[in-house]
Amino acid sequence: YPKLFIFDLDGVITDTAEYHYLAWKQLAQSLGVTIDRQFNEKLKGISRMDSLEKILALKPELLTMSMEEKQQLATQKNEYYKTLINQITPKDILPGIEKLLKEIQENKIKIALGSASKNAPVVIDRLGLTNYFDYMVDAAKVKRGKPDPETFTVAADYFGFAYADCIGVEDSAAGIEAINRAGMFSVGIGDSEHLHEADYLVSDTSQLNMDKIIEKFAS
Ligand code: B16
Ligand code: MG
Repeated sequence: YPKLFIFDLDGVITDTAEYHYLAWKQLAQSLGVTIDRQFNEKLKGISRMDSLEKILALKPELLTMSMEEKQQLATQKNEYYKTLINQITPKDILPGIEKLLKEIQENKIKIALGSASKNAPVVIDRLGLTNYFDYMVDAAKVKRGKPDPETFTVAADYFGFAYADCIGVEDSAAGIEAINRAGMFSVGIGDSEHLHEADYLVSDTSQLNMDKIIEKFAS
């Protein structure tokens, strides 16, 4: 029987990717760079600074920028993002997620948040889900982001649980890789083209079912 579920935020609990996209688009415009939704796919699951580097790489003359200027731009993007996430309400919880969290909690299994976002606690609060989480990984303290397993191992270590007793839920390939490298059971949300390495895959959050996940975990 599993001891801990670790959930990714963006793309699993809610769709903050759209807000990250709008904020990056606004920042990119001020640099004379245009990004579209397809480009935004590359920014999912990766850190703020890594995302900025990918945008700067679109215009070679921007790559010579100092670290200080990069920090300023990353902060500016985050200011845009913080304004946008103020609109989030419980209506923005993805289908099936609250039911699943409730079931896990009722079964006395611990729940953690394993997000790369430093804004994760604010988003969870705006969604009204704070009470479900026994622990939230502080992204600011994680040295190596996904696909490194650290985001997930930090959560298990907090409780002192063996990694084999933990289940990670993710929508990004980098996240599934992180869960697998941690030696945990991985649940993917999305298509088999991107997430073929997931131990168990569902097409969208409405297909998540606690008993089914535990059955797969145990087999
Ligand atoms: P912040 P996740 C990730 O969230 C996002 O997918 C990614 O686009 C973002 O750059 C990253 O968080 C950092 O977010 O700028 O708010 O610290 O999928 O790990 O929940
Ligand atoms: Mg995600």
